[in-house]
Amino acid sequence: MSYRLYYWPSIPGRGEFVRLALEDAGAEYMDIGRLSGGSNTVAEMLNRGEHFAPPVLEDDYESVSQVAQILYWIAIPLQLAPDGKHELRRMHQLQLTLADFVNEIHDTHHPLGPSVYYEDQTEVAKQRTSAFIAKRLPKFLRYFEHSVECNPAGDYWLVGERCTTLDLSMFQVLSGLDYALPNAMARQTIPQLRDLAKRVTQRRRLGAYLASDRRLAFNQNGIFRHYPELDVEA
Ligand SMILES: N[C@@H](CCC(=O)N[C@@H](CS)C(=O)NCC(=O)O)C(=O)O
Repeated sequence: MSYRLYYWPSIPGRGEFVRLALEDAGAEYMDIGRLSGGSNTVAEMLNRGEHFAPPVLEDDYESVSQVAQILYWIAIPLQLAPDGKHELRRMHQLQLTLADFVNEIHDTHHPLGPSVYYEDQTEVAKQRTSAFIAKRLPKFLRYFEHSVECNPAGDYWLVGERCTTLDLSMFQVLSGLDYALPNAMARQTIPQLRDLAKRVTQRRRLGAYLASDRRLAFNQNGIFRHYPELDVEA
């Protein structure tokens, strides 16, 4: 099966959660946004109205948006799902919690929303990030750390006994946070999550992808942005 991914070309953003799964599995896919004229093609696809926002993934039969839903769709065919229906539901549940976390990470630098420039909301962003670093960042990370510790299949992955799309997404969130808030992240004690992220980078196909020029660097336009004035201890 060959897939088409529709996402903005210049940021890893939420498209990267889908890309990591496709790359890890060695799936055949076209990254439409990164072809010549790709931004226009993505915009035209959105204008048709079937999907509210990218990423969108399609195969020859259907077209799906919302990161968590896309990953739930492709995890089994890509062999990145846990065994068992309870484990699959738990994987999806944690992926949705990760989506909540990603939204809160985005809102640290854009608490007034994406239509106001960062420079016009910097003071509110400082307040929002300070509260995020004090309370929400440790709360989310503790929850995911605990999920690895309490995984009945062993303390390697978040759910089940093999790497899933959820673990790949967890790796991406930790990488993004290390870029955006390095000082705050240096104060977090998350040994299980650090081990999990390391194991992800050691995967054969994913490791090759991460070292390739297909992997987009974090930058100041995406979800994970580094503003030194925000990354301070309260
Ligand atoms: N909950 C959606 C969020 C999608 C989303 O916010 N996409 C961004 C790019 S990362 C976008 O282009 N949004 C346009 C908009 O919200 O108008 C998901 O997880 O896929």
